[in-house]
Amino acid sequence: MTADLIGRLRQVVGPHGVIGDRDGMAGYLTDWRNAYRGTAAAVVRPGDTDEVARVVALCHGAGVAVVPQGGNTGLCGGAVPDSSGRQVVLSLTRLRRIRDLDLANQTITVEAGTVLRTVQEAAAAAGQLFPLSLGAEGSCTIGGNLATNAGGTAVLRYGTMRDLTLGLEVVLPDGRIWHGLRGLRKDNTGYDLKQLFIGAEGTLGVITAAVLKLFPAVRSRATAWLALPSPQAAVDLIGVLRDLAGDRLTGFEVMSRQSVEFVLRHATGARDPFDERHPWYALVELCDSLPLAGLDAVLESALGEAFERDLVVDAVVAASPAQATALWALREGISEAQNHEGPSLKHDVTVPVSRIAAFVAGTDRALSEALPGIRIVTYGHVGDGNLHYNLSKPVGGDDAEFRVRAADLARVIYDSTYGFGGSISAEHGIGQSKRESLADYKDSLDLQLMRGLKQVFDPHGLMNPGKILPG
Ligand code: FAD
Ligand code: S2G
Ligand code: ZN
Repeated sequence: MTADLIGRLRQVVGPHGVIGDRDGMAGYLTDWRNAYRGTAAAVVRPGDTDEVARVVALCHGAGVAVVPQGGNTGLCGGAVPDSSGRQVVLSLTRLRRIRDLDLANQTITVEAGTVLRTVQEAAAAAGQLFPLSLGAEGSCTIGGNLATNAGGTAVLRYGTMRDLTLGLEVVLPDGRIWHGLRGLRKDNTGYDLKQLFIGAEGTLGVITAAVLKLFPAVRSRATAWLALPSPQAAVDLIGVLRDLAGDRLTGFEVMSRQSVEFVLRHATGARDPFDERHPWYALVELCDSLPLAGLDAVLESALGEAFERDLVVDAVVAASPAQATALWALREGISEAQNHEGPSLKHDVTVPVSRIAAFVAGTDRALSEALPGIRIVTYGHVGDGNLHYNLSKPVGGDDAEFRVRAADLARVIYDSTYGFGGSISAEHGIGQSKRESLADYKDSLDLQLMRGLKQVFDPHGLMNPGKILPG
């Protein structure tokens, strides 16, 4: 990058808005897990939409690629620059204003660099709920949540970011600002353009603000930790809960014994709610906006039916919010706990809920044949058909040897997923980690249409190149 361009970028964002030294850039050049590492010509931190637009226009004019970055908690290397040293990392973290909260319209308008937890807290302070919830909520940003169409633990009731968004403001690859920041629940005036940017992982433009939906605050919550005999029991239990609790069913997470084993081993203070070990567990949560004490009763009656049908083997219903938090910590601790067991090969897949049991049986069998002794951490948002299949090496195995198997183990999982009519990425996106796999599991016409859209929005290929679309 020329000194002239650096100078002009500094004129836009101020002397502290451009970071060019290696140490200063270090945190921006690798992802949350240190799984991906790149280099950059500079990290640029604009302070508002206008500065984003001017920075992007300058880079566009100079033919310099831009990598948008939010909280850098993505799990596919989507926010990490390549190793050319010619790209600019555009950090949105200074765009943190909450521009508006409209109670009557049930919307909140926030800037892209706002941390998810800040938005949750702003909604709660107004007696409302912004329901997106995921393990990285203290660091991830709304821009990143939109760009990855984030899911998390409340999708069952509220949907993904795609469903939670009414309007966007986006800086296009040539620096123009697309003013789509409308808070209308109905707007049938042609193509729904905002949806193109949601899930595009920064490859079609830079999201600078969003109008998000608000929901009535949760005033009653019933939470239970359950021991189940099988994944099929989990699927059947969802049906029982849906029949009895309707859309009060807000969370349904499933965990294999291996998942819980790692948490009990590595997470401080974690303890098994049951005396005996069980093959599968579920964390179930019913929520209501009414101060209904009866929610516990609904849960108890659902569990009564579940016991009768042998869907549940043991159950603990949280007696207090503190106990509910402790049960959620068992679930939220899985990802971090697994890091203590050597390399964690992550897979975030989804299959039709009705096929979960057959999928798990077939995939586990295929993985154990591919690598005897492999430890399979299966857990996640089973109500959405979304399981995280995160693999750890066999006990005593070698890290490097295990990493070498990553591609063929991924193929085992993705072939099985594809065979059950599923998707190789449920919520984390494609980034750079699944880019080549996408060529094998995405219909060629889909890829052709996506390339066509990329050509329309970013003909010079300067917006987050090397992400999503296979080379
Ligand atoms: P980043 O990592 O900074 O970027 C992610 C992608 O979005 C990149 O391609 C980047 O280029 C692009 N991008 C970022 N900001 C913008 C912008 N303003 N405009 C355009 N493009 C942009 N994800 C889930 O969906 N569900 C989960 O349950 C979940 N749990 C997690 C638990 C842990 C412990 C961790 C570490 C991650 C988890 N994630 C989960 C993954 C991650 O938190 C999400 O993908 C999140 O949405 C990323 O937000 P971010 O701000 O960190 O984005
Ligand atoms: C989750 C993210 C972490 C992981 O915990 O729900 O989406 O390890 C995952 O995959
Ligand atoms: Zn998840």
